[in-house]
Amino acid sequence: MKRVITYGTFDLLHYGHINLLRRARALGDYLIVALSTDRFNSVDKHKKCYFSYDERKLLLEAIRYVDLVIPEENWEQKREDMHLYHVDTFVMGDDWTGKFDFLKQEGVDVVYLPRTPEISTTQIKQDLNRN
Ligand code: C2G
Repeated sequence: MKRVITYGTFDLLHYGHINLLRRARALGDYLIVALSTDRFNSVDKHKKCYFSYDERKLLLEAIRYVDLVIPEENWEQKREDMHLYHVDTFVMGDDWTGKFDFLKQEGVDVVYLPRTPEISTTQIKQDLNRN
């Protein structure tokens, strides 16, 4: 069984996220999503989320491509996660290209997938504020 992992906030879930999750899952047989906790988002990522961790987790668990959701609590946990969850492939959108290549040292493939253009949580919020 080929195990894939990806990380993110996934707030205001949209089709760009779904495109990423679908392609990540297609790289293996089992997809783990490490979901940024509320604390990690506010303290370290300086992101203000609309939905709480529990709400974002509920949404992700309803997606057919997602097999397991775990908490992402800090920037440093990835190395250990690769072994804890027996990961074969680490996937992120290409806005992160190169940032996680060090994980190859843990024996995993590192894949950056093209982002879905024109959609983002920031764009959604801006559009809603405009109307
Ligand atoms: N994404 C995408 N296309 C978009 C928007 C997002 O492919 N239009 C991808 C991002 O590249 C990322 C994933 O969807 O791989 C989740 O996006 P975010 O929730 O914005 O995640 P981010 O804040 O980048 O957190 O430790 C890694 C971080 O937790 C990543």
